[in-house]
Amino acid sequence: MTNSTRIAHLDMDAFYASVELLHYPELLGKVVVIGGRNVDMPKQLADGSWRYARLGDYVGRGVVTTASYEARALGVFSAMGLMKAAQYAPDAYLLPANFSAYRHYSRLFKQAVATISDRIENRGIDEIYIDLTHLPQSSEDLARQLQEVVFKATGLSCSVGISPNKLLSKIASDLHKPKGICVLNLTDVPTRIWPLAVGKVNGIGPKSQKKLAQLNIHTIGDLAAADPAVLQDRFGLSYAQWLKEAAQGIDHRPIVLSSEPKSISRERTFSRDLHVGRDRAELTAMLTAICTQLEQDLRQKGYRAQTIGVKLRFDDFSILTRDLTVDTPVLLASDIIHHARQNLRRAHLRDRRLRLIGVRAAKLIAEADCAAFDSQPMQLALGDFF
Ligand code: DCP
Ligand code: MG
Repeated sequence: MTNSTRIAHLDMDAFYASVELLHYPELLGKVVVIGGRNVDMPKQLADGSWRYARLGDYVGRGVVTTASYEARALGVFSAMGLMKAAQYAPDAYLLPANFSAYRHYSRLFKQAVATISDRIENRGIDEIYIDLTHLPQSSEDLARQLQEVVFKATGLSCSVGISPNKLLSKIASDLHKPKGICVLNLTDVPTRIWPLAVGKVNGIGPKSQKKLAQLNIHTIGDLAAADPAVLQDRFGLSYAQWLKEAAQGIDHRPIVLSSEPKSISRERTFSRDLHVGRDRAELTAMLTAICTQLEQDLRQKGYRAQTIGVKLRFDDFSILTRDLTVDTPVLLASDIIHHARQNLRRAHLRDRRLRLIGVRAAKLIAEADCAAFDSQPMQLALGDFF
């Protein structure tokens, strides 16, 4: 890594709560808590208005998933029991989590960031590291640009920290939330980082914080000043060394670029060779099972496929593959089966015996990019093997 390495950490502001507010804009600026169950889903009344569940009415063991900044001002935070949170904010609007919406907006903001730099490390649903080293603009300009493209794509705000490494940028993005921008250099460490609690360093969890407190080490500055031998005695050599480096704002971890899968496939080898004509029912069941699994895989990873391929291994171990690419990306098992079967028809299989069948989904398109294709989803009946 060179001296000029520049890494941004971007973290969405009150992410789940902010996505909900896109759907219920009348709650903007209100005390909103995400958590609870589906029974708490807002109900639309005959006049079109919404009736929301209130936190004070909640009874159960659920926890706060996240809270709007207005709710945080009253003392409500992630992971707090909902009934406990109700003591601070009984009138808060309670909305259950809607994960598919959060995944959708997660993809949208990451795609928007990729228009500025595609050197992205995915850290989770609402945060990423971005390598900006190769870009000419100032860090302040880039931070503003990142916020702009994310807002344009999603209507959501985020906070950005930029520094020479991941450790400092992660701390920086949290310093001026929400809508924060914070650019830090190593020379800023004594003034900006040392006054912060040790827990602000990603990697110093509650257990280590407790042990450090026993050594009277509370701030990152305390850690920087601590005797290395005492730390080593308490934490062992490698963690103690890491603690000392972290306190100086040193971090050599490179960005780990997130790779997109090229294809997803499933295959099955049969316990005995199957005859295409005589064992038709068994082959059909097998093909259906494989394509159903493939649909699940695609859903889980958030893709649809424009290419469906089949792979067959015959009793003589020879292999045959056939691919078909279509205009409209597919997701449903019934559509995958339909295209797989078209491939099989082109393979002239009568009287052949099979040892293995596989189906491959390729030319994957992220779900968020599929909206453009969503005019009329194809509905096809499940039928025979081919
Ligand atoms: N989350 C969760 N359980 C937690 C913490 C968070 O399910 N204990 C979810 C809800 C958050 C999302 O992850 O919206 C992102 O977590 P953050 O810590 O980034 O919190 P927010 O984005 O909500 O707020 P902030 O503005 O502080 O980043
Ligand atoms: Mg966040």
